[in-house]
Amino acid sequence: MRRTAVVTGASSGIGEATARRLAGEGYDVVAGARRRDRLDKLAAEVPSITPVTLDVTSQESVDALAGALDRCDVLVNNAGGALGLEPVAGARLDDWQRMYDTNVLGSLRMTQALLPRLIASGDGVLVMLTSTAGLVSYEGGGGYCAAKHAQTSMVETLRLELVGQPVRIVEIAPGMVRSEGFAVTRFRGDEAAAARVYEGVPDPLTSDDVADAIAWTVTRPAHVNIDRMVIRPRAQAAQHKLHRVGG
Ligand code: 8X3
Repeated sequence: MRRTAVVTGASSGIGEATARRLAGEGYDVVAGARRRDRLDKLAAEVPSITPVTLDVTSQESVDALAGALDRCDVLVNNAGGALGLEPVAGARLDDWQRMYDTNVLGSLRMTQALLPRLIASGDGVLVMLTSTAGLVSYEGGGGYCAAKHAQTSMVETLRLELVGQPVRIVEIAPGMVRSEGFAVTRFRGDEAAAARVYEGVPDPLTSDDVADAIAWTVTRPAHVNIDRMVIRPRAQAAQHKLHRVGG
């Protein structure tokens, strides 16, 4: 029996790397994202990946994905991201709304839609991609930190509510990851500003590093729940303690 993993935000970055990695671990992977052209390329490369057009901000889109699934053993709630780096006093309401809708409500929609199948699998794993921004706040991060804190709270609540059911609830909280798109989206397409985030940092984490951690947590024996994994590059001792060289 082949197991099925659903990965959201799978068209790039951590989501794409996770889809590839779980396919390598023997899962049939349902890769969901809005950018269908990128998913099609991914699926052409990896036969056990099925592309599905998915917008986690749309209940209809989430329901369509869930309705087409025979089974679901693993759900990776990865879709989301950061918008803007303004202080709270000058933040844009629509950025906060968008971040809440993708990161938080998107994860809620997916979780509600697939939880029955995760439980029915007999050993379901729900993986929530939060961030170190879900554990500590930083200047300019207000809206993103609030959304990530909400996801952290959601996984803690789920674990309590579902104890005794055959489903594991895992939180992956990465620090600095140089993933395609994350910083560029945060800076509204300003590639130079995005590049400055990583300037001089010897080795930020890669999407593959995070996918590796996700794969490890989901492939533990059924009784082993990795509650939370915080992963940072060696050069980042804490949110504000980043080692940069040169410059
Ligand atoms: C990404 C980590 O430090 O940019 O989730 O918020 S940070």
